[in-house]
Amino acid sequence: MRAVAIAHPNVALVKYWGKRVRAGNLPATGSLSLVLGGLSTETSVTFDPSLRHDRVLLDGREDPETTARVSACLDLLRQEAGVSTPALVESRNDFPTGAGLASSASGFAALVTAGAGALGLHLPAQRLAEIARLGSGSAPRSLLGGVVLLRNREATTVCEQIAAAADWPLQIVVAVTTSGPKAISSRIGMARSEQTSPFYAAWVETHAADLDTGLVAVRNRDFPALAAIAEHNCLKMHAVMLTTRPPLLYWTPATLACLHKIQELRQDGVPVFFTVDAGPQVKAVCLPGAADDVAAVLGRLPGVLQVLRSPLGEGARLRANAD
Ligand code: 2P0
Repeated sequence: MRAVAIAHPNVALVKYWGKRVRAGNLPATGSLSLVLGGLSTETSVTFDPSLRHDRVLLDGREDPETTARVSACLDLLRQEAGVSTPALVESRNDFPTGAGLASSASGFAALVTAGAGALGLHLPAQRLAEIARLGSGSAPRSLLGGVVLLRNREATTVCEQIAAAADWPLQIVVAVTTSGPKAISSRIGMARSEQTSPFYAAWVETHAADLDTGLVAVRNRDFPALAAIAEHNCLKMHAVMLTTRPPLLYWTPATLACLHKIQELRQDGVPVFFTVDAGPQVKAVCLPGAADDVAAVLGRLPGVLQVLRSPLGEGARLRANAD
């Protein structure tokens, strides 16, 4: 009745911002992402009949909102297994939590993997993705490794690996510019954008074309084409965020300094491009030979607190020795 799983956060190059229908947490758009193998979440799930209700410890702390989201996923797993036993969930991240580094994606991917493992369930990948999506719309992307495409068909989510980590060994340099959690969660922020940004409809309307362009670029291993569409899609999402009321301004001065520096590096011939999520950290995606220089240059910029390095990683999996 106990299992431990490891999962990695992911970063989308063509992004998800907004929901189609609120029930079931179905994203309004597909997305294309990279799994960050250098950052990890480890989650243990123990079904324990002596508990009166689920308990969830995230980096040692409990909060009612996280517990409710976790319980909703566990309820579906319990339903599949035909049990009602409460669970103790303990989850740890080796990177900043809730700060725009997709900790909810790796967290819910690890949760459903460990939860299914503890219950002895062997669910189809699609069912596991649907259960993970309930916790976090970006979590199904962390169930697979490498470059992952998420598409929403009717009321379901389909994930597909487009390239394994070894197929195109991209490197990601993360410039951390704040260490605390973000002020507005993605979930609240995107609901606000749907209702108030005059650009939201255009974001959704133009998204399928961005996704197709990104997909072709990955399939052709065309780095300049991927750089162009990823930066465009990222800035378009931030245009939606900035024009939300009240505005969602996730950037710090250091975020902007990183964006300018990365564009300057690329103009000088360094194969690197940026992307930024719902937080102030900048992810610089590089061809392998460029990562050392990019990390050194970003690390010297004022306001950059820390630079993390990551290759592409594997999908969520059970840890063999779950002691
Ligand atoms: C992404 N983000 O595609 C985009 C870019 C944030 C900015 O997916 O409401 O934390 O739990 O489904 O999964 C953040 O979405 O939000 C996200 P919910 P989640 O990576």
